[in-house]
Amino acid sequence: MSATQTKSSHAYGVGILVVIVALGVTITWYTSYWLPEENQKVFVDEHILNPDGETVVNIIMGSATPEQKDNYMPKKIQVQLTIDNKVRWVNQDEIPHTVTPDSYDLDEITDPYSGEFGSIGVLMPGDEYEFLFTKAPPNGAKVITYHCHPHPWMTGTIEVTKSRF
Ligand SMILES: [Cu+2]
Repeated sequence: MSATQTKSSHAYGVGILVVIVALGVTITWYTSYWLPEENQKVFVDEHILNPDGETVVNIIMGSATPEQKDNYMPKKIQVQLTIDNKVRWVNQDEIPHTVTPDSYDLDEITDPYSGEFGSIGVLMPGDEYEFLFTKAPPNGAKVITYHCHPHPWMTGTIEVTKSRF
């Protein structure tokens, strides 16, 4: 083996090593920094995540009766981000009910942080359903209308706005 041959095979070995190390660094960076950040939920202000208060909607006794005008109480709520954007529905009735969005349009009923709006299955007597609204348009309100699946005459409206302060 001549001197030049040894030198070039040595350089080749170093080249391979550099490629392997670079690949390792890239993979490590990708899995420990890039992927976790990508998988992280959207950034939401902590005051929106932990509002000062909450809004409670009671599903009152007798809600399953079409003749009874009051069911979701109150029927229309206006919530403000950072103030009372955590909403809790409480089934005070003796009959199961749901909180089901009227729209099937996922864009309309999906919150970027909390996901799809609406109770999964029914709320049994005494059960609660909670939803955190985290997004509102810069001007005006995000409006979501909903109903009870087994009792479609039960309807309600949520208006979400940014805090005025
Ligand atoms: Cu109902």
